[in-house]
Amino acid sequence: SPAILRSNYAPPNYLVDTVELGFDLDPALTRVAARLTMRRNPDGRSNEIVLYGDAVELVALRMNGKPLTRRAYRLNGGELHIPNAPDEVTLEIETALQPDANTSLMGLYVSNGNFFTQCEAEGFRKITWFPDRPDVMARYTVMLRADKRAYPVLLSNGNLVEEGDLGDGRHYALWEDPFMKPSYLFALVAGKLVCQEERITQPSGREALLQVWVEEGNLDKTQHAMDSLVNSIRWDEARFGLELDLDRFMIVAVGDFNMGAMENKGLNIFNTKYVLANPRIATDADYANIEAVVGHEYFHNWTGNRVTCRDWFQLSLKEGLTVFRDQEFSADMVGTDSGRAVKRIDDVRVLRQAQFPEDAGPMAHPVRPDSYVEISNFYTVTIYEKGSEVVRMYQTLLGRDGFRKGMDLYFERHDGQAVTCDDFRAAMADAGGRNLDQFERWYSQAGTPRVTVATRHDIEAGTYDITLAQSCPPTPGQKTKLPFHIPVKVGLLAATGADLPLVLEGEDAASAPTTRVLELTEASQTFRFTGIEGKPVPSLLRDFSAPVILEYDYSDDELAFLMANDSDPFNRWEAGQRLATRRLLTLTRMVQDQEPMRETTANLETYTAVLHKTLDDATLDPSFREMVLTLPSEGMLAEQMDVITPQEIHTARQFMRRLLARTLRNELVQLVDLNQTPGDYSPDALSAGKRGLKNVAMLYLSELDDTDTHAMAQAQYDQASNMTDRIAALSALQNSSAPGRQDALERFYTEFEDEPLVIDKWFALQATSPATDVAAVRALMRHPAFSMKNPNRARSLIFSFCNGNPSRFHAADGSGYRFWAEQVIALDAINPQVSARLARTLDRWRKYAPALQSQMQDALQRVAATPKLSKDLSEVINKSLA
Ligand code: HT7
Ligand code: ZN
Repeated sequence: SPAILRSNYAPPNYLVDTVELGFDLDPALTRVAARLTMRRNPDGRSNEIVLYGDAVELVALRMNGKPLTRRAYRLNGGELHIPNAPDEVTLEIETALQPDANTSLMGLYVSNGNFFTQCEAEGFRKITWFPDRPDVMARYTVMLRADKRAYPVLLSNGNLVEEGDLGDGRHYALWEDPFMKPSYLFALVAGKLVCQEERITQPSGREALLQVWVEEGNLDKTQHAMDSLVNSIRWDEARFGLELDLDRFMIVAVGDFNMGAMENKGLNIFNTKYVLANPRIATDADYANIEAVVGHEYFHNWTGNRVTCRDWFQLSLKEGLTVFRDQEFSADMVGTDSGRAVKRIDDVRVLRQAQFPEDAGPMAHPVRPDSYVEISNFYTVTIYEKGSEVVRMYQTLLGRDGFRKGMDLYFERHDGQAVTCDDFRAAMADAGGRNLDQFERWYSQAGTPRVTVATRHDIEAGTYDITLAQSCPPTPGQKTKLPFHIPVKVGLLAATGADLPLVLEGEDAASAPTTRVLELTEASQTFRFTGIEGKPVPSLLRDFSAPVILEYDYSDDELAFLMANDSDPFNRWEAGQRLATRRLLTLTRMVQDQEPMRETTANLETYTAVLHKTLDDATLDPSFREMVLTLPSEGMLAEQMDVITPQEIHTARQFMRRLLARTLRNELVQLVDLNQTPGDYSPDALSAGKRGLKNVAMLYLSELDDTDTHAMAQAQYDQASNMTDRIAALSALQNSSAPGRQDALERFYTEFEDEPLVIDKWFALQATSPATDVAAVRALMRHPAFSMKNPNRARSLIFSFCNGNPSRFHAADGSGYRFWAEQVIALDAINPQVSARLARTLDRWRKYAPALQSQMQDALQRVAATPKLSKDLSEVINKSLA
């Protein structure tokens, strides 16, 4: 398939004013009648109408009341061209579709007997022929007709204007959306559903009805989603002055879904995983994810829906901005400083573990890509997470108030429009009175910049120089890079551990701040601080102020000092991670060289001494202490190596875990005792933090694999009153040779057999256990509860194994890779988006040790040689092999 180029953008020839849709819903054969009023776009290039369609049968086509003969239009693949059209046009289009045969979960499909749609990015064209592009915005009226017994609830965007019976057991509902929207925000839902509802009044006095729709058996799991929705609405009013603009806002949960959720105007559709929660089935992490995703989709109502994207190359305009907003929302919901830092650490971990590798691999692309073959492949961590970091840098450069002014100006200029990343940047620059021309490179250049730091203290002059140098490695299609505009937040610590006032040469010393943002715009720049008597320790890139890799030659002692004293909690954590990474990479090298691992307690002393101190510091949130106690993941360590050897990393990390468990044993036992959360379960940050700290301690102790630690895990498993404690105990048991291990696993299954989201956890727990090899995964695939058709289930077993069990997946005999190829091929026939995601697992094959590399290449080639691959999958495979 040919690539679509950003440089080929042309405005649409015709605009659509109104869309009337009539659906006769039937799982085997649904009929859709569309009536579009269109007019010539003064900015268009010609009088040719272009419509898109995908796997949808065209039954009838009329223009201005007359059937169009086969000679009056041209059909080529997915495009329908009507040349020489009049200036004003009414098109009537009838199509026929088979929702129950639609396993791609794009367009109109059936899940557990109910109808759902997913139209972003290009799913609307699976419903009817349409100018399915985001810069065509129209007003929609939707008539739904269906059997009343099977589909008592009929929902679409906007307001319900009429409903009634049709006779012969069918009924109808008529919905009208008062807002102009692009087709990708269209949605309908029909089926047997029930809802929890709540009414709210907004500051303007406007009232709104909020609903969370689920299957009947799940009505006891909607409260947290509803609370999260109310909190999101309040937060957007308070932080950005943005109100809900609708009379009715609905969230609907569906068990079969390709992604997390979808922000359809007024009718958000969610993966059940991001809606359903109660203490029995959901963990603290699930509660936090639900809050974040409900927030994310709600925030899209302004950033995405009111102001949308001109074309799909601008995807990060809405996604990066909305991720930034949901991250800030979650941080504000925690409140405490170290709690906010934990949220930041979590987000940065995702960035480093998933986005940095993407930026360094064959699928690397700029935040605003230049080309794509299949747009679904570009819902990436670069668009979302790096995009969010780019938005965050505006706030770092302009300050919170400046950023808010930029947002206000953005809405003032562009409400109701489909715009570009440049428009957003212009609003920020104009509101802040700053030139942000160079900042554009964050959108156009791929790759993770490296910032190397050198320092020089002149005792006599009392000056301290920080020299920052930047570079960025080549990425596909971009050999050389120009310097970025990088905000580097820094502090300087005196020997006492206190922050020094930061006075740049030539500045007035009065009221100097202790953290400041250095703006690196050249390849290399030196910043000179004055009045620095003793040699300070620099705290660099505080709060991770830019998505870069920062290199500075700290000594172990300096890192331990920062870990104990830095006023920036992010860098406190970071210093600990740097220390641990050093030791872990040394150990990995020993394993590679087949030397015995000589790490001793004495070697580790600098690290464990500060660990002790941090763990005992009751002023720090428990969740922060949990982060400090957690070693860098195997994936993070892999990123630091030139040649990745997954087995050796695993061996080294396990060795270190055991060593720490032995060294800190008493302390860990105490943490377990002191952080119990008796009484009713609450998902608040403090309680969740306590459980997190306690459970990370218990998991360390399980490495000791002795009767005491077995008993501890078993007792927690038997007594747990919530899923967080239960699954942590189950995991500790699986990680040991405890006698109750198998029994607990079986009991867990029986107890939660009727809760699909918990059974997903049951599969994932086994898939990621170092005890589970390919043969065991194949056996689990034969379990009656396994299905390839349900994306959550496929992800819980197959993705969890391929992405979350590196020591088994990368088995030396290549069995993991052969398994991967089989599953990618099998999934592609069912759901191309899911297969293309799984395909990404091997895209960095060139980074691995030669023996693994060649087997990975074989697996990739085997997929490449398979006939009839989807566009989605072939794009990923071709780029991986290129
Ligand atoms: N904007 C939503 C994207 C999405 C999606 C894209 C492709 C295929 C299926 C999809 N489901 C949802 C998600 C979001 O960022 O909010
Ligand atoms: Zn989004």
